[in-house]
Amino acid sequence: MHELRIDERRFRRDFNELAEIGSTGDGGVHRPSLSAEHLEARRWFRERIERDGLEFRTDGAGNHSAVLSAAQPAAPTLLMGSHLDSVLHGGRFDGALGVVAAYEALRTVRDAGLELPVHIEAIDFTDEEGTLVGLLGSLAVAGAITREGLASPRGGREELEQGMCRAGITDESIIAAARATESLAGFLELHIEQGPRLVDGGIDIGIVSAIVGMTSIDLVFVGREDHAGTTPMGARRDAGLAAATFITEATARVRREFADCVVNFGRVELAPGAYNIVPGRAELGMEFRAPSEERMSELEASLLELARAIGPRHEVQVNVRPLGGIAATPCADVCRAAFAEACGTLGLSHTALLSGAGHDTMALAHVCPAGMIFVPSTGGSHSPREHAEWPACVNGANALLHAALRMAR
Ligand code: HGY
Ligand code: MN
Ligand code: MN
Repeated sequence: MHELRIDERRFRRDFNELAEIGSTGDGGVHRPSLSAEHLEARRWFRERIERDGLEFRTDGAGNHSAVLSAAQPAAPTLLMGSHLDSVLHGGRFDGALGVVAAYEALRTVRDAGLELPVHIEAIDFTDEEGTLVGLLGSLAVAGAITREGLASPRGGREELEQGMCRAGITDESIIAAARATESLAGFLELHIEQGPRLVDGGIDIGIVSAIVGMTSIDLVFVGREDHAGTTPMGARRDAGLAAATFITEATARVRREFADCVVNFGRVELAPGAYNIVPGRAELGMEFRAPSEERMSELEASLLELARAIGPRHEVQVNVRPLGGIAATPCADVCRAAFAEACGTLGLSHTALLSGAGHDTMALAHVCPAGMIFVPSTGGSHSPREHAEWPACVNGANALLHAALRMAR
């Protein structure tokens, strides 16, 4: 089996076909979770699976899968995959490469006529990117979705309901998508690195050691609307200024005191939003990440202490709306070893990397051995500039294939 390789032509054909769905014309895609474009990508996946004569499955969370069943119906399932949803105007590799590679590895096993003691399943998880909830499909499979989490998702409850309606899923069906731990043999994911380390190091594969934890909090600054012309600058309770001060000082504090963490303000909304009214209300969508739970707690305490100190300086009230998150997650040693052996078989160089991006692997790690690899990418990520050289993608798919064969045994 050491000589087994994926079908490169078929792999590239499918990846390129998929990249046309929701294409933004500049190399990127716009396929927010459960949007029309994302659902079109899922239709493409289902048609591809059925055309290839493989079994298609979908669950109450809308996850879409190809399944290659083992001879034993009671056998556990080895899951491989990632996500077909994208961020707003994102790149065509983030998530999609991992789904197409997982599906190509499954077809390679099928074409080789290998009889494995596990079912193999290639899966597209719903809403990995958190346009609606965040890791929705993978947390649902892991049985970690709660009604509370669905009641106040970071993308807004109304947006979630609209997406669920388009996809034909409900709160109940999402929660019912949980799988029994003993039914899962493991989870493997291939993803672009979305950063510079592998390219800078000239290394073929990054074997992920752990994935940072992520927390989202909305901060609402409440001041007072006033006339922008007649109100003296020193007499204003300017919510916009308080929010801007917090963004500046919080970012400086993280760079100074939390070099192993990050903070981001991806959403700023000022109200009433007129040129001639001092903003009485400012909403900040804040997300921060840390490599451990201890650092996450320290970072959260420091950021909230700063917000509460800035409010009175501007005579502005600060309301905190926690939106949840996910804990920093180590990858399973058995998966890391399987990927290292696969790289050995393939003659690929590899190194251990911490992931600064969140991934479905962190959800599955709750219920089975989960691990992932990165392939080198350039242009950052979460933008159309994201890029990976095709030979690197083929290396990743072959490493995924051989790691799966090891995990299957
Ligand atoms: O945001 C992330 O880290 C991931 O791309 N969802
Ligand atoms: Mn991703
Ligand atoms: Mn992403």
